[in-house]
Amino acid sequence: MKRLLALLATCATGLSLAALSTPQAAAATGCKVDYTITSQWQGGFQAGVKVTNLGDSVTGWKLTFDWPDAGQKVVQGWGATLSQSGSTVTASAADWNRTLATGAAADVGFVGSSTGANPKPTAFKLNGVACTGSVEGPTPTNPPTTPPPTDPPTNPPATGTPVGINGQLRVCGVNLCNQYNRPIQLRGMSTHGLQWFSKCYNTASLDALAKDWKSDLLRTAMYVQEDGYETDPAGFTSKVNNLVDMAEARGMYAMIDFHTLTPGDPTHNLARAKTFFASVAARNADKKNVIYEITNEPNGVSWATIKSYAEQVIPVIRAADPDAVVIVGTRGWSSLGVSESSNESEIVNNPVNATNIMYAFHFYAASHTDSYRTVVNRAATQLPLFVTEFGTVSYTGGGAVDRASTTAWLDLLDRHKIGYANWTYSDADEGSAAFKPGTCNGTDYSSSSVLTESGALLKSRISTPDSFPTS
Ligand code: IDC
Repeated sequence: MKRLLALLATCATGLSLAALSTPQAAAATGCKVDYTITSQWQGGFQAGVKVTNLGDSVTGWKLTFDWPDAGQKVVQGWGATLSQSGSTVTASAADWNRTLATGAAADVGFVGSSTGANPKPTAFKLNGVACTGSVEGPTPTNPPTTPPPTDPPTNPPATGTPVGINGQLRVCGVNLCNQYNRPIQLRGMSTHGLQWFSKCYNTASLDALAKDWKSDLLRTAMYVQEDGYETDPAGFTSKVNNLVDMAEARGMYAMIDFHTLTPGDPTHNLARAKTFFASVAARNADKKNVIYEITNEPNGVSWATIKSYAEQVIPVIRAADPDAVVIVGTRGWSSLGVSESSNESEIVNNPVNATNIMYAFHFYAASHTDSYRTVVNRAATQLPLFVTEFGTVSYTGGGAVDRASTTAWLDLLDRHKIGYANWTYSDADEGSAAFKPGTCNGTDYSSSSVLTESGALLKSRISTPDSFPTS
């Protein structure tokens, strides 16, 4: 025993001496930074920082930098968790890039707002150590008004389901990005109210949606009022969870829509939203196919009220499911404020204080035309947008299909890679429904004879091949 203790003592001494004589592990001892403004516009810009670790491997790194201009602010970031205090920005490693080996680089990007020019940041530090490498990157001399489309270099079309190819999604700048950090557009359909049309969502209809329509997503419209969630929270929660599973089994994304409509103030349903989202987020946390839409169409309330609602509901979701994308409805029936005489600037100037979120925009093609498209075309360069609901008809959900306006809208959304879900994948007796009345009493969801004019138009748009990048 004595000999063993002596041996241990020697080892311990040897270890502590070795520790004293070798450099500290886990400290960043050098770094290099490349800062690039990728696009800029009146009042904002998008930029990227590539930080290369020139020191020892670090885990759980933090990059900090200072804005020279007090008007500059990070609005939304990706590749790290970004926060700003005064003029200092801190980017903390995300889960997937926590370890930065010697010589390895991490890419952090963000959309910023600014009041004037966009001077480059200064005082870059990695874990407190100044990055003395280059901070220069090319800045466009003529700022484009719209960011250039980021089409991938021609990859062969990816095979597999939308979720199989794209995996866990995250928001990157103004886009939705896949597991390869490349922008993608999801195209799909919304259910009608689950309290009325549950019979339309079954094995045959979801097979048709995935296989014939080649839909990327199913939005599950769970009304809160009008005989919806408030009448049977457990029952509606389980209806939604079943649809999440059915979408997952077919490789489609599921957008969980908390379909508030009347009253328009989302805070009326705040307690219900917290209960509902705590439950569905915990139950579906391990799935890659879930997107949360926390309020369908706020109306008659200020943006400040919607923002406050979002900032109370999002933490409930994050606590259970930290990495899922969350979509926030906007003022004036999710019109970015336009239908209540405002516009996107109220959001750009006062964004929801959360990362990995997008903002909803809704339109009905026969009612909302050029003036709305102008706003979306402009807002698309500043805010991550998702058209979580739109119709080919008037805002009543009925009337004739406006093919010209629908086509103009869908072309615009394609150009910006803005995802969309069409109202509705149902056989409701109204122009917006994709199926003729009575279809859901049968088993045929695939023949062209069961489609309405709206259904035929949407199927022809949604079923074209996706070009999801895989590297
Ligand atoms: C409509 C349905 C209609 C239903 C009504 C009830 O199409 O059958 O009677 O809701 O409230 C929206 C809403 C969506 C509406 C749709 C068409 O999000 O719930 O559905 N619409 O009016 N916003 C703009 C249009």
